Amino acid sequence: MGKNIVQKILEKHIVEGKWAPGKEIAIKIDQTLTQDATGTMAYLQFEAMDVPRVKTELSVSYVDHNTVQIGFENADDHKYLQSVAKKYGIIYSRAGNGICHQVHLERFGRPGKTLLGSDSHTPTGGGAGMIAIGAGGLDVAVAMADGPFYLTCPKVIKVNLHGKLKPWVAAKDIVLKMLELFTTKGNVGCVFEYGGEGVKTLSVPERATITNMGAECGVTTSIFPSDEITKAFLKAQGREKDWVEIKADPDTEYDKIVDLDLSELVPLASYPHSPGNIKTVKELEGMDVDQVCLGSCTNSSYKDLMTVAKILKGKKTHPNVSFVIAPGSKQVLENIARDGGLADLISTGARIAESACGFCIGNSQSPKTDAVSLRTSNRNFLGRSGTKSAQAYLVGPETAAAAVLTGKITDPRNLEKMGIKYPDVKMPEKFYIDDSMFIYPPEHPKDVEIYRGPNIGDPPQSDPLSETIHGEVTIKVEDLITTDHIIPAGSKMKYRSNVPKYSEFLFEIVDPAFHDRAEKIRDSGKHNIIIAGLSYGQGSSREHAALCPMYMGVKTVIAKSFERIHTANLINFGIVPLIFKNESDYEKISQGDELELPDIKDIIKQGGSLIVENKTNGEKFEVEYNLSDRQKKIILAGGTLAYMKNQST
Ligand code: MIC
Ligand code: SF4
Repeated sequence: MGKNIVQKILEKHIVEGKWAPGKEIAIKIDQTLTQDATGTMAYLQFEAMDVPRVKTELSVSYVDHNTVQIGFENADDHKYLQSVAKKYGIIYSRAGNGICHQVHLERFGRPGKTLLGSDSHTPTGGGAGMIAIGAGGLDVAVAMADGPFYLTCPKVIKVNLHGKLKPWVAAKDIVLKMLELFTTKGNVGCVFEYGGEGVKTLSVPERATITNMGAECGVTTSIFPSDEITKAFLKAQGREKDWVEIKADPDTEYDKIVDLDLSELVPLASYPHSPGNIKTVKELEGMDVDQVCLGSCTNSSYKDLMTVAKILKGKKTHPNVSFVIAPGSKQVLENIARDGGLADLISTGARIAESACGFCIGNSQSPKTDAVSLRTSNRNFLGRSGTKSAQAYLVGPETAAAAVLTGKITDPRNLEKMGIKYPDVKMPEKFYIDDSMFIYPPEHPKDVEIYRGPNIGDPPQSDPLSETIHGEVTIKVEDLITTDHIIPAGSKMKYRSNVPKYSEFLFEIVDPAFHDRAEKIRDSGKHNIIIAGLSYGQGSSREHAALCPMYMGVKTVIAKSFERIHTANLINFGIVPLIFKNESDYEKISQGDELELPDIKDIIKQGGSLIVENKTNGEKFEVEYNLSDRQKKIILAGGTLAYMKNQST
C-alpha cells in the first residue's frame, strides 16, 4: 500500500517507535522557531540544559509579539534573546522583521523538513510541504538540545479539494469551512493532509492560511503537497534549491477522506467568541462595524494586502471604521510599497501598524467598548482583543475590505454592484528580498555575555509527585476553556519572564479572585485542583498556562478532555492531566470541595484504577491517566527539567 505525505516525512524522522497511528513516537526535529513571548522561557530552560550550541539544522529566534515596548520589560527580553542567539548559534530576527510564521515561510521553510515552534500557529509551514508543529517552549528547548520530540503518531485525514474558488471567496473561507465541518474540538491526534485537483489553484501563502488555522481545529498539524506551485514560491524567494517534490502515493489509504468543492464555497465568518462559530457573511450582513484589522500570521501575505489595496484603490475608509493593517513581514511591507499597494492603502485611510502580531494578541489597537471588530486573524476568544465587551468576527481579506468601504458587514460579492471589479492579484515571480534584519550567529562565539535585565527571572521548578494529592477545587470551569482564559496575553504578556508577577493574572477573564484563592490554598499546604469540561487548554502553545498554575501549587487538572499542546505543557511542569471516566462525574464536584487522590504516586508507577474522593460530599469517582511510560516518569519526577536532571545523574 502507498504512503501519504505525513507518513513519508515522519517515517524519515522517527527515532523511537514506528508508524502506528495512536501510539507515541519520537521524531528528530530539523528546524526550530521561537517567538519572544514564549522564547525567553524556552531559552532560560535551554540554558539550564548546559548544551554549548543548538544541535538543529536551523533555529530562529523571532521578536514579533511583545514589540509595543511600554516600560523596559519588552526591550530587556529582546536584548536577552539577542545575546542568547549569538551565544548558542541561533539566527535572531529583529523586531520589525515580521511575524515568525510569515517570515519563516518566506525565508526558511523547506518541504520535507520537520519544524517545531513555540507557537501554536507553527503549522503555517505546512503550506510549503513541511511537518510543522506547535509546542511548548520547553519541548522546543529540548529539540534545540538534540532531544527528540514526542507526539502521538497521527491519524491522517485527507481533504480533497476540487474545483476553484469563485472571485471574492478566499483561502480563509476554505479553512473556515473546515472549522464548520470539524469544529474546535475532538480532533486531537489528527493531521489534515490536503490534496486533489484544487490544490494547484492555491498559492503557497494561501495554503499557509489554511494550515495556519488548522490549529483552531486542534489537529497536530496540516500539510499540503510540495509541487510546482511550491517550487515557484521558493524560486520567487531565491530559494529554488530548497525545493523537493512531495506527494502522496496514488493508492494511499486514509483514516478519513473529506471532499470540498471550492467552487461552492461562499464568504464565511467566525462569530464571537470562538473560531468554530461559523456563519455565512450574508447572514451577518448589515451589522455596523467599528474596526477592521488586516494582518496576523493568517492573512498578511503580499497577496492578501495587495488584494485589499486594489479593492480600496481611490476610495476612502468609512467614517465609523478604524482600519488597521499589520503587514506580516518587512518583506511584505517592502514589496507592497514598491508595487504601489502601500500608497493606495495609506490613501484609503489605513493605519499602518508595525509588522508584528499587534492587534491579534490585543497588546495594541484594542477596540472601543462593545465594538464590532472584523479581523483577518485566527482567534476571537473572549477578551483577546483587549476589550472584554468587544465582538470580534474572523473573516477573509475581501470581506474585511468590503466593511472598510461600507462601515457594515458586507458580502464582498456585492462590491461588484458598486462597480468594483475583483482584483486577481498574481504572486510576484521574484520578491524583493533583504535579509538585513536577521542577525546570524558567529561560527565560534567567544565570551558572549548573556544580557539579563531585571525582567528576566529563573524558571520555577516543581516538586516530585507526592504520595497523595490532597487539595481544594480552586476553580471549576466549563467546556472550551482556552489558554487565553487561563492566562491572558495582551498587555499582561510583558510579564512572561516574571512568573510570580504573571501568575497574578491567572483566570483573570473568568474569575479574577483565582490568584488570591490559590495562594491561600497553597500557603495552607494543600494542592490546588482545577476542574474543567471538554477540550481544556485550546488555543495557544503558551506554557505559562501550565507554568503559572504550577507556581501557584496546582498539581492536577481533572477535565472531560484536553487539547494536545496543553496536555504536553501540563506534563512538562509536573501537573497531572486526568480525565473523568464518566463525564457525568463532572457534576459531582463544586468549587471549594476538598478532594483527595490517595496513593496517586504508586498508582501512576504501578498501574491500577485511580479513584478521587470528594471529602466534602462523600462522592467517589474514577479518573483516567492516559500517560505513556515516559510521561509517567516525567510526572513522578515533577516535570521535564527534573526528569532530565535525574537521567543525567
Ligand atoms: C497566540 O496567537 O495566542 C500566541 C500569542 O501567538 C500564542 C503564543 C503565546 O501565547 O505566546 C500561540 O499561538 O501559541
Ligand atoms: Fe502572532 Fe496572532 Fe499569529 Fe499568534 S495568532 S503568532 S499573536 S499573529
